[in-house]
Amino acid sequence: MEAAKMILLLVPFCFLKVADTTAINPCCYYPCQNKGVCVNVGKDGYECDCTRTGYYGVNCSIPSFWSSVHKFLKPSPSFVHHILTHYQWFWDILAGISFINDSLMRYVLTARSNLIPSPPTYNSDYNYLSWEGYANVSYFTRLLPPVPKDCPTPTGTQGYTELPDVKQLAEKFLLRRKFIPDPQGTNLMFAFFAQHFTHQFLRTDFDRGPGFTKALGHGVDLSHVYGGSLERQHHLRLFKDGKLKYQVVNGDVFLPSVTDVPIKMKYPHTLPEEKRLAIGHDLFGLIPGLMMYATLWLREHNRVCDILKGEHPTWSDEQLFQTARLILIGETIKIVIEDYVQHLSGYNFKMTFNPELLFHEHFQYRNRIAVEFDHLYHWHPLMPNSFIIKGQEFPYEEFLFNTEILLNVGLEALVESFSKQRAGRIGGGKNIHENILPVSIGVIEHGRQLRLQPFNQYRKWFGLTPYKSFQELTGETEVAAQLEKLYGHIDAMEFFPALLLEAPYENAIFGESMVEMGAPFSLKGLMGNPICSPDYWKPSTFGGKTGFDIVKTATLEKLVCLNVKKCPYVAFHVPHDVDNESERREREPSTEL
Ligand code: FL2
Repeated sequence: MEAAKMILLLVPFCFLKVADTTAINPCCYYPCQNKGVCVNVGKDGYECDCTRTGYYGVNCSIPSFWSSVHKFLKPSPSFVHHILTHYQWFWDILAGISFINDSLMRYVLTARSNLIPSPPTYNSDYNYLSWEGYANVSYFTRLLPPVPKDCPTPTGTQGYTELPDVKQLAEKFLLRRKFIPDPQGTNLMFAFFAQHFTHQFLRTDFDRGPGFTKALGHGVDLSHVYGGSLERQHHLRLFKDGKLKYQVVNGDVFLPSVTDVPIKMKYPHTLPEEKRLAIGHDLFGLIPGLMMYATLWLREHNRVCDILKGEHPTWSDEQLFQTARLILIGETIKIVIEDYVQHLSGYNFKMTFNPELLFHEHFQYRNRIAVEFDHLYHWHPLMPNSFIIKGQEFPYEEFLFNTEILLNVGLEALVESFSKQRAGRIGGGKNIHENILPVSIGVIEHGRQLRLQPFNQYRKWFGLTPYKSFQELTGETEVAAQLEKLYGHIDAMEFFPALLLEAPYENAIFGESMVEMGAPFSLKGLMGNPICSPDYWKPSTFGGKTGFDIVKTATLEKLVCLNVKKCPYVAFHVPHDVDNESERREREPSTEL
């Protein structure tokens, strides 16, 4: 103890000395380890606040006894990933023993969620805690504060004074040469689900700047279906039996047009009013895949309203609407965990959505979307080179803003086509179609404007060892050498490009960092929803047992098949018997041995 005190007393003097010769802000060195907080003290000094980090010492680098035990026993994420993605027989047995499976799921949820500060901490204008940062929900929050403005290099102290040219970076490392299919068999049904689902909470407010969001719900609120404001919602509602407005085309239910729902939607000027369809998110007219999901959820909402009305004939339009919305939020979370994340993770461990798992844990039922999550989720490599619908090929130019496709071929055919077309691999680089490369360029530019800390700082935050070299990051030598030349040092490597250029796991859609960083944000956002809290998670919230059961048994397949006349092939992966020779070989190389 005394020794520790002595060190603490000596610190300011040490730094006074350093300060004489260099005038660099000491926090630019990221001296505080293990989530210690760096605070500038005096003219050129600093202090690390190690409170509750489990570490002590000037730089929070000395583990307490229990921290060292924990560190010693913790298996590496890649090892855990290997176990989780192999030994199918083991996980199949485990899935049948519900109390063990539940305990594991509980552990996954708590271990991941605990990495996300809740209540949230910093944002892009506040690198210290503040009431404004807490209370102003127009900001995305941030896990790590911005790189101090007075640092010698854009990422702190490592690398060059200027970061590589963004366009060059994107064209050299991200631009697709030849389509690289996702080895997990991910299809466009998944890709469009990802896009549709995330656009409810990832909505950068470009007018205010890249640190701001238009999605003030900060989570799964289905604002992309119901609108982000009460005014928009009221336009979309029929005000009868809780339902949403719709139109019938060739005997099927579709989104209403803006002639019926006078709300702002973004369409090309050339598109006539009656062809402009209306939905909660103003940009969903952009892609038939988004329109498809919007239509599915519209039909589902009105279907649920019919069921609720049958059980509660006395309920007002308002109560039917509100209850149906909560049911759809529950269905979404269920589908995301048990179908979407289950597929994405490639785990043989069976994931379950059961809010009761957290009822005896310390868990905050709240969520704030982080700018890092927004950047991480730019999965444009998923998009193919063209879109094949009922055998007909649509290049981007004919696909985007084409509202005819859905109405002409119908929902079933679109679901089936998207379910059978392979998506691109997200990780590994060189897989973004040129038409959408500008979006990725934008993300990198925003990352710089926002002064995101370098990738290795995020690695540390998520309990991962920082990469020592570009070779270690990319798992090869050629791209690594080029990156090293451009960045100068691995500790200057940027957040978003690193996530896409990291070596993917074997036969997986992306690498370790995307999983380890994405999972905490994702699971916290899903389980932090108010419907998962003890006062909400009960039958009455969802209009009784029937509604509760709809939530508890929701699947992607039911979402589609209960809302179409003839059930198509529907999944988040391509069928195992696709008639594509090259794809079959890719998947089953061992059969030729
Ligand atoms: C990025 C990652 C995920 C979801 C969205 C964006 C993700 C979530 C959970 C998991 C893996 C993911 C798994 C289930 C996990 O938490 O590991 F890639 C235990």
